[in-house]
Amino acid sequence: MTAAKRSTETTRHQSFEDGERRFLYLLFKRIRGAKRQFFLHSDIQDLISEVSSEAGDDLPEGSQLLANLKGVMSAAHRDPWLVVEFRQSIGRWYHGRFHLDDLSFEEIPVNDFLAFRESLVCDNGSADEWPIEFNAQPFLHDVPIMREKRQIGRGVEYLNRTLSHRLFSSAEKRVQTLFDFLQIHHHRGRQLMLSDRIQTPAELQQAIEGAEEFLADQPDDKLWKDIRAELNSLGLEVGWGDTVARVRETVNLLSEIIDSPNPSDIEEFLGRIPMIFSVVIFSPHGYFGQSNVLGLPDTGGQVVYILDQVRALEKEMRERLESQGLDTEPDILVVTRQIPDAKETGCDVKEESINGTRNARIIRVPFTEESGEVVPQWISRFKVWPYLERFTIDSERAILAELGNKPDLIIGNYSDGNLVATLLAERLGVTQCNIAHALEKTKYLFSDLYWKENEEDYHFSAHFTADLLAMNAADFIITSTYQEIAGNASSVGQYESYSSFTMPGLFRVPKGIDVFDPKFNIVSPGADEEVYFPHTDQENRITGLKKEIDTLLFGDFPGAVSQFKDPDKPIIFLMSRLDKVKNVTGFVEWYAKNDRLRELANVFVIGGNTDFDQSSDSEEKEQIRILYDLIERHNLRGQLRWVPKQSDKVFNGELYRVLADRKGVFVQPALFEAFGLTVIEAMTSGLPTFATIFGGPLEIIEDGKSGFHIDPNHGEDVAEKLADFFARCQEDPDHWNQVSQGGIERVEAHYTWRLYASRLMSLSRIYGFWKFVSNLDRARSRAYEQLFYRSVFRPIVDKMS
Ligand code: UDP
Ligand code: LCN
Repeated sequence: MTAAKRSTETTRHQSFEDGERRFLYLLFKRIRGAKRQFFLHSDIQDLISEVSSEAGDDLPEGSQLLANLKGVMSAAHRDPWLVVEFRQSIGRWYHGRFHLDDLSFEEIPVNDFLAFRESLVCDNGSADEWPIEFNAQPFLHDVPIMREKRQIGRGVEYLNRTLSHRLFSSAEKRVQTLFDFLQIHHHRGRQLMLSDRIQTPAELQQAIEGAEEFLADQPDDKLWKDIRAELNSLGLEVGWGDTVARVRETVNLLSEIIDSPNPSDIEEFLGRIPMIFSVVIFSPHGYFGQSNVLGLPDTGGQVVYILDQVRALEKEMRERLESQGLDTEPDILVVTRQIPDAKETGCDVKEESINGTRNARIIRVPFTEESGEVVPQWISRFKVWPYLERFTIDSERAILAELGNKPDLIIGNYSDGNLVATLLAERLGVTQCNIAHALEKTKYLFSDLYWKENEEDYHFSAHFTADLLAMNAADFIITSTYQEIAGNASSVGQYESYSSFTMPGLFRVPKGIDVFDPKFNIVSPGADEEVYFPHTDQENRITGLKKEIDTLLFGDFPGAVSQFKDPDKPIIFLMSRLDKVKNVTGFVEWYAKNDRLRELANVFVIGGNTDFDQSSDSEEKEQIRILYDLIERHNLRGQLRWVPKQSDKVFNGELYRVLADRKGVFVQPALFEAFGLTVIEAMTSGLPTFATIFGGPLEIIEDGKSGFHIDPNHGEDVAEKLADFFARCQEDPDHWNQVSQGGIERVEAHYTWRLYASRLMSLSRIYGFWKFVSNLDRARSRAYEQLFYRSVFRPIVDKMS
């Protein structure tokens, strides 16, 4: 069962010593007693703890068996077998089965593990002998796969190192490759970098030597236009730089790479080549707009993220193009669906300029029925699948009309956007980047195994198939955190959950995605610095909003529920969509049951609708009902105030700061939060933040230093932690300042859009380059994915229509 004892080719048997056997006997007795088929990691760990305390010294803490059992991520039981999956460490899995009577163990192939699970949920009690399989394993030989868990999410660095050794092994090869690559660049009919005067790699080398000689004694600040004629005569076209200094550096870099390539020079050189002029960003579902959309079902952080991303990207692209010597405006389109019944959101408008940019715009393309009829109403993200193919074709037409050419990069957002990006990138032959924001698979227990039971509401059959296809097709994937890819020592990453799974009756996935694939890169978003900044930055504060904010907090505000009895107490602030997973109601219950906390602080909630009849979303309705019930049952009026969603972000930015002035805190109690933009908004405003350990916040916050971690499964402890914090701050007001400052510094150092945009632009170039010069275009797997799309995905979607 240990790594050393295992081999990938053969299955191993293992028998146990006496102490271990007694331990296993007790454990299996409990498993049988539980009369359940499936056990989660936490179930198994609870049983192990129970048995450990009973078994006494039989199995000491350092025991290898215990260590292995701690890695059991799930188990399935049917007598006499307990079939388990072990996560030996991040991203490393193996499977095995215990015989509950003779207490033996044997390792089994992943397929047997999946088949056993299938047999437990199939009507006839046995798995399909010939299921359809999605298996990415054979194609992983086409790419260099990383080995160390610390490399996960830093794919581009690995790729640069590995491929530069592999492909650039001789000077001859290097010049040929770079010659081939530099020749292909042009923009709107204009040739860039090399002209057709240079016909061979040898001529490229001569041109570089000639340019180096010429540039050596030119003044640094001389402009491209004044050296163009000389460089043109050598065969160099615009793109090398805007000034002599810049052109010289770029030419020198190229000669360095030819002489002795090193990964950082390659990255630096590629960053200077004009490759990205236009970007298309897909975000099909939900209300995508700039006013009155936030807080609506399915419309939250993704919209905030994309709008901020576009502003930062446009700036970065413009700066890069300028420094390359080109006076071209970058073009960014956000393509979303047009919703004719858009209420007050403006999402029925076909085109909208994006505020804070010169040229970027939202293009809205409607969903249509097969008959061609336009779908007028908003459709939940779980039900958009039948519309996406037609949406892709219609979007393609709109994009080509807008840009006059194909884009240089397509970015998908969320499962639906990533599928559309896959289809269009394939059709146009463009580099594809995926961003998930949140993958649904880990949010719902056994969502794969019990997909049929959830089909009517969630359509996981289509959703997870789309995810698999899009993540395999993407040239690169960016994530906000490490945990999004690969979790941490004790929890499985969102992408990692697609490594192997089964949807009985649909298909089996022995290998869905490998988290060691270098396509994964962590590029964290930020919070718009013009809107969210520290409360201590008095100069930029929007004092004119004071009266409105006072009314929101304490006055007669439309839709507000309850007024604070003691408005001087510090405020615990929560703001999110009113989804179940955000767990606002969970928090209210913990607060309600802790008298000490109720004494020390008030609670202020912004979220959803406070009028049940105004909500159109069933999940939100349920949360509204629960929240009212809690307020009445625990007599919370006077201590808790609740107002409907607020979508003016400038106002919200000032609100965070006002609450920080009042020495409040922010709480994000979600059952799972993929990243958590509100967490960084609150932190950067200086509000000490208490946020869930499940998801991004675990990584964003360093517990006790830049905020606090809270475990939503232990609400009593959360309430105590908050009460302790407020009590301590009463005694030592500096404690509040320290945590507040810690949060501000953390965001400044790691979560800014400037860093993000520069990284994303570098990645797009580097992946584009390696795709061009190596077999990273994954042609074989693309053919397989296309077949899977047509023969599996389409029929699933046809059934939905
Ligand atoms: N938001 C808002 N008004 C609300 C609720 C949320 O402006 O009533 C904003 C919030 O400031 C943040 C985004 O919506 O920028 C929510 O992003 P987050 O990542 O926290 O959660 P998501 O909604 O994407 O799951
Ligand atoms: C979706 C989520 O659920 C949040 O956790 C993220 O912060 C947001 O998208 C932006 O990526």
